[in-house]
Amino acid sequence: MARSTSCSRWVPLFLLFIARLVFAAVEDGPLVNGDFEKVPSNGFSGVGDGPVSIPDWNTNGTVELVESGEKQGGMILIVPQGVHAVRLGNDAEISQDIKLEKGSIYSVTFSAARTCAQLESLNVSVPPASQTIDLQTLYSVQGWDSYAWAFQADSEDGHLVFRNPGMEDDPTCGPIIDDIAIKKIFTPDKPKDNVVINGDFEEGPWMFKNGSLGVLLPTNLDEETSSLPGWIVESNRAVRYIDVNHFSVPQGKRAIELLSGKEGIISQMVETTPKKEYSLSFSLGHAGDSCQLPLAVMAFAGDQAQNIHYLPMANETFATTNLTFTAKAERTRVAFYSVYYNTRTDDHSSLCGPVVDDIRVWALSGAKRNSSGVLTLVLVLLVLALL
Ligand SMILES: [Ca+2]
Repeated sequence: MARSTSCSRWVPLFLLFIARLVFAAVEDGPLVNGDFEKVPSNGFSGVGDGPVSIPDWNTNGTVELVESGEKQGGMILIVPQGVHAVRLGNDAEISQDIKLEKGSIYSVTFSAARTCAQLESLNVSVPPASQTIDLQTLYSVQGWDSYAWAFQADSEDGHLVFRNPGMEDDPTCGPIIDDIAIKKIFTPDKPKDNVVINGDFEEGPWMFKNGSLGVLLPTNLDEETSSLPGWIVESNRAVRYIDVNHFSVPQGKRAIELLSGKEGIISQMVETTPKKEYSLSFSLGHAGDSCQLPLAVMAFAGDQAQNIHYLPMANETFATTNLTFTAKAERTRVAFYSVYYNTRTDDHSSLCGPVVDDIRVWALSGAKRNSSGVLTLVLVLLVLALL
């Protein structure tokens, strides 16, 4: 009797264990055949001759596997990574089912290239979440770029869809996509003595080890659903998330490179106490990507704005700047954009700009008052003890 009771106690636990195995959410990293290098059932031989079935993906409309070096109308098609990628024709889509943790925030990283001169865009969705990303502006001379898009999982069964919403006259004009990965985003706790969340930018979207172009973060006004926790990209154009493996980064492994002058703005609303004095400090530097000088940012804290130039120094890739402001409200906007519209010295068409990192905001007057308050209390207690 006792044995059957203990057995029945274990059964639900066992079922829960099995259920967790069955419903294991997708792991951080590349999706299954996210690089489109898995050989299709009829081989890669049919590539270039029209639609083929793509392992692990569902397709709808004219979806083609393209090969690097393949030509179209005299133009060599760009494959961002490896040898193969997919091209989406007019209104065509590819999709894959992914298991998610309901309520969690995920970020999808992918690479995309344009094929024709026309305006191209790409719709990325995990219904009901969806965003159309503009590929019109090329940020690098390579002709492709990596992007990140974040969403909140509405259920455990996610359906990731990439769709070309275009209706071009030439049906072969459509974006090429490649290298798709996913990462569950976690929002770091607010650090001590600093009201900025993720001010060091260490938490962000998935980055490929060989991804030498960084990851573009397009416009995102929803701070709850951001590939860069705590921050929003409140401008029309993207900012670039960079890593220490391919760029100069002031602190830790990740930072933000601001692009496109005031068309690329990151910001965060931080908690403040009205009338209190605060200090804003941050690192400002170059990314080590041959960006044409001068580099400068406009830094905002509440109604204060300051233009700060990066002064190149030997052996240093960045400098730390400090400015003070008085909070006017319980929430204060901290924001940055590049003062100039910089390009690289070696190709004049790749966008680049100043790097910001290690952003901190802390109360000045409050800290002083607190420490003197503690001192007074200790003195009073000492006097009482002596009496
Ligand atoms: Ca950092």
